[in-house]
Amino acid sequence: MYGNDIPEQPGTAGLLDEVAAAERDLAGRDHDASADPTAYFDAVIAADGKIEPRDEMPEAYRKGLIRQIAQHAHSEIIGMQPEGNWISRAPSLKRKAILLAKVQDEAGHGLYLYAAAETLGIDRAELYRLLLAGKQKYSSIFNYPTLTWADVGAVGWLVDGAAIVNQVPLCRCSYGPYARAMIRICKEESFHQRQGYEILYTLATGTPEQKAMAQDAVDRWWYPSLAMFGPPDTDSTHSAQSMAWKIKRFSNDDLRQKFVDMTVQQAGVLGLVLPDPGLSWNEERGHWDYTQPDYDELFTVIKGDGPCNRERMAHRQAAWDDGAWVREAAMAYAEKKKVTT
Ligand code: FAQ
Repeated sequence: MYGNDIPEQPGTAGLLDEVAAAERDLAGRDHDASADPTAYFDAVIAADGKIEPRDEMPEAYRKGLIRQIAQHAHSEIIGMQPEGNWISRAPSLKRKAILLAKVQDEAGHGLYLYAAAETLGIDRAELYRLLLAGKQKYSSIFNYPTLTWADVGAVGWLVDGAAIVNQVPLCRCSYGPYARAMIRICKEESFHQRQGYEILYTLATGTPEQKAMAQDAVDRWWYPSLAMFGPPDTDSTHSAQSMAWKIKRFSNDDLRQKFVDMTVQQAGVLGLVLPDPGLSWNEERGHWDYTQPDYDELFTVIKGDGPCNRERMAHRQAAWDDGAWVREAAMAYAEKKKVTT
């Protein structure tokens, strides 16, 4: 039994079932465009339908989506670095092949998301420019180092696990291209989470040294994973509007709680301890009580002062510079094709 195979609560659907439901929901919806675009937008949102690129939309909705989708896309490609770091040092050929496939998937997720952002009228090169200029963000989590092989397991289990909890509801987001991109991404993230869980399970049931390495990785990744969900609801600037527009479906704190509830059970199966002495089952709430992450640390990392921010951005900048000849060659080829066809 791995990762999300464990149901969250008895009698409730698993995360993959939620993705399947979102897929059916998308297939079943078809709205007629109305003569009044504002009324049409409001009606589609109220009816839980999809806004498509051809539809009129409030400028703040468009800009807010670009902000979130771009940040998400940047996270996927910057997120290739911490695990990419271990491709050449994976402990076996099988592990190396799996990790390669996983890191490659993240590049694919970046591609789907940049493509979704482009439907809102912004160019991918411009989004890249904004990232490199420090004007757009990427997830705080990728500014932490992967110190041992067990970190690859912890990233898969906890970081991808948190990503799934955050992203499954985005399959039901009101903007069609983003929602559709998320369906495929969530299916792939589910594989990623299981591979991380399996790495940790192997280490946790191995030698005492391997188990200690797995525990150390979980100790270091637990709180940064909780912080991925963003600031507490009381300090979240975008949540109210995003939820009214059905971009976000749950608040940061609700998703964080869902992640804790799911992960406590999984840690039990692994035989590893989550590094929170405050974890306890609250019968009245029907949820686990837990210690909040350090939000000052989250904002320090978001502002650029995390352990690896500079390294991550320097690597990204170098990749952009080194790729100049590829972009130039592709443009020259496209021009040549235009002349000859
Ligand atoms: N890091 O008002 P809110 C992955 C910013 S998963 C950095 O609550 P919102 C998979 C926020 O942007 C990771 N910044 O914001 C993978 C805002 O600043 P702004 C990516 C953060 O948007 C695994 C300010 O704080 N997932 O990549 C963070 O309503 C392994 C106030 O916050 C997504 O992007 C943070 N953790 O809620 C890949 C999911 N939290 O923009 C490779 C989609 C908050 O005004 C390997 N995004 N901020 O300057 C979302 O669901 C939302 O955007 C949240 C934030 C929940 C991240």
